[in-house]
Amino acid sequence: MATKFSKETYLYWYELMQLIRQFELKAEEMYKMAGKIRGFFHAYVGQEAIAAGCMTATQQDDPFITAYRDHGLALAKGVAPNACMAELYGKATGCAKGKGGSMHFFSLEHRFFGGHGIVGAQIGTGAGLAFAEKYKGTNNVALCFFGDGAARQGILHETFNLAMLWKLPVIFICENNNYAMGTSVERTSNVIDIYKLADAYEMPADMVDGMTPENVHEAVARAVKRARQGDGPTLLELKTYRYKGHSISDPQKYRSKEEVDEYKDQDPITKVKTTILSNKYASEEELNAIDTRIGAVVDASVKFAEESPWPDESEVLKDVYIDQQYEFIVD
Ligand SMILES: Cc1ncc(C[n+]2csc(CCOP(=O)(O)OP(=O)(O)O)c2C)c(N)n1
Ligand SMILES: [Mg+2]
Repeated sequence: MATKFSKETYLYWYELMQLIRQFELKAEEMYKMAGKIRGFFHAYVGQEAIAAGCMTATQQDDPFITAYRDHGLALAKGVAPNACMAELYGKATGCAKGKGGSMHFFSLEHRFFGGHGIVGAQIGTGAGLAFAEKYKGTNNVALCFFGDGAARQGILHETFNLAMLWKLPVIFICENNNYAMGTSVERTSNVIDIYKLADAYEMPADMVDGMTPENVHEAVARAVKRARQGDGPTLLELKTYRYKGHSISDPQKYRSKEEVDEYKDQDPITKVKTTILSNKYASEEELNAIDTRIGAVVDASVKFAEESPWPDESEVLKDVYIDQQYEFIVD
């Protein structure tokens, strides 16, 4: 059966999703078993198809911004695994110079604007990124990711209002993994279809299965097209699931093992692997070789992080506050 997407696309998706998963599983091991990583740590495991589909539907210059569950999207944007692992370790070679940790990955060079710990805050900032692109006259589209819990924050409404009024080139991507910490979507609102929140602002919206990169790509590509031609924002609700707890210290009393297993049965990496094998895009041996190569990249990132220096004491107040006057040009 012919596929809608090319062999190269499937292999890219497979490799990226494997990188994200192996990176996080290794990082979790270094956190729990080796005690090398401290502080908050929110895994993206299970949600990788969203990063994969968003990457093939956008261009490198399109800025991304997300919440604290940020390792996967940073890796997808091309932030080096070494710089990501070193950031988790708090080392000077990390992508935020070791000052941000898990929740604050950042890379201007890769157009990855964080990594934000205040739930929902990046919804406003994401629209700000889109405003900057429009103001500067680029054709870039900002992708602004947030969770189902963040969708209940008031900032969403003010942002949606202005984003529609000004037809900003932004795609609001709600990664609905059904839980905000231990609170299910059903317990947060009468409106459980989050994409419907766009209706009040006449914003186009869509809800798709976020466990397949194909669906994610198609929905994002439609929204990107609209934004690039000046038609403004879109809200996408992508239904997904996190296999791990909210953070590393979550006893997960709010859900059953059966529920988690049900989602693991639709694992995006396994599904893409099956498509690749059944279409003979690669053999089992070739995919195993990719897995081994990624394993080596991840192991090397651990070695890099361990051998990297701690930030110098003199750095402690740098990059925290910019004491600079900005000039705004008002027409
Ligand atoms: C303004 C604010 N309120 C509460 C918190 C505490 N908190 C951290 S994560 C979280 C849940 C957010 O869930 P969701 O938006 O669904 O994202 P997910 O963790 O599922 O990716 C909460 C309430 C916070 N960090 N910021
Ligand atoms: Mg959630």
